Amino acid sequence: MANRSETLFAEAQRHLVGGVNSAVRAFRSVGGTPVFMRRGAGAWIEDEDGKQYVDYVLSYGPLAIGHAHPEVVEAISQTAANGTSFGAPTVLETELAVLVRELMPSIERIRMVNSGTEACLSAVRLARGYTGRDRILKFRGNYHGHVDALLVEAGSGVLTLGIPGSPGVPAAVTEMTLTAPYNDLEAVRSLFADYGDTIAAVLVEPVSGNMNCVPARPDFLAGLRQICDDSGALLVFDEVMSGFRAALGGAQALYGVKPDLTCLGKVIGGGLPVGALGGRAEVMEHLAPSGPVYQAGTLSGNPLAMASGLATLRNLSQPDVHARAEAWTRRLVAGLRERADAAGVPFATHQAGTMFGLFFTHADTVERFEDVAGCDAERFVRFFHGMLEAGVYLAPSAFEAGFVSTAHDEAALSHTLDAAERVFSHL
Ligand code: KE4
Repeated sequence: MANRSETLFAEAQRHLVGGVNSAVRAFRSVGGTPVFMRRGAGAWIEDEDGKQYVDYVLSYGPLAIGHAHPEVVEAISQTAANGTSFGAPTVLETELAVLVRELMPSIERIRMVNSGTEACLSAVRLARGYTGRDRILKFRGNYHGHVDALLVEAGSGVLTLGIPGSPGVPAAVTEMTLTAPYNDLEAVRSLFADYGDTIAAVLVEPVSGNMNCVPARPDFLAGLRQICDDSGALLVFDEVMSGFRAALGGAQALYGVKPDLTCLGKVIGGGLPVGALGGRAEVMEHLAPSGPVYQAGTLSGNPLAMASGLATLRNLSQPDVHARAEAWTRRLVAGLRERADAAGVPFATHQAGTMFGLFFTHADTVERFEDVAGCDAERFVRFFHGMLEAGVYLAPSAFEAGFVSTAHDEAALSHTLDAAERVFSHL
């Protein structure tokens, strides 16, 4: 008998492209039917058949304090009772801006938008407008949303679909985009030797989350900072995923490297649509209406999204809250590695704060996209489905990171590790 998700997916595909509103949710790289979820509570999520899972997707990052946190639900409900959007300034936007700036001091001015994609495309336009240069340098396996200029050997959904770049992106756009291997400063130096004074910005995920989770090497970000200082290019950290996860202050706090611009998203909306672009006032003030670089959005700074983001970050930034979730993540990753070793499964892990990566590989290091692509994808698929069956919800792609919330507790940990022990034993 078909389960509810199979029935619902068949219907969805009659109306929604691929039955989904975002490609990675379609389970194309792992096979099987996407699980339709109907509610979440803390670390747990429930499908349309009432089956419960410990959730490590957390909407691909936003739910840093877990599903349906009472403080978030209350904030959204109270705000909605006063109206959902005005197209006029509200104090909530300033309040969230102040809190983000406290957590990320490199941000002197900020612009709220509605998605990480919008934050990254605005960053590219601003960097080009500010520097008067056209080229952007990005890294193989990094994904910055479905921005034409950045869909060149991107990570995440594009990788999963096996389409390097994408149809519909004119060559004229991508010829202005240079790509280098992640964690490879020499490759960056040689591109700057050839194109240096035409490069507007280096755009990097300071902790990559779109070729699974691959942190930058300690010297990599500091090296990019120096190269940008020497050349007049801007250093842009795409912290849409690593923000408030790699550390409470993002990867820039973890590594102690100050970008010129930061792209944010996910956590700052607490599950509602928010992105943001922030950075040095001298650069940011080039954005309209202060400067000539146009940028706008009907629902940018939307009160409900601001309220949800404020409740999330106010909770997360209380003393020790993020630190405890980071310690829990360390226990999860260590527990998984122990069980994989005990079962003789070649397995590597990465962790940065409350995000983590799992790799089925004999390799000692996983530092760049090519290392991830060389992992055992078939084994990942078997692991994914075994864990799904056991009530553990991981991202349906070997190129996605895992996420932990402050709601992940002892019960969630033992449920996950017990499941992993069983799945590893016959992987
Ligand atoms: P959105 O437009 O999806 O809000 O953000 C784009 C984006 C930008 N930068 C980074 C570092 C990101 O990780 C993302 C989006 N991440 C994917 C997960 N790998 C979102 C999930 C999806 O596409 O459905």
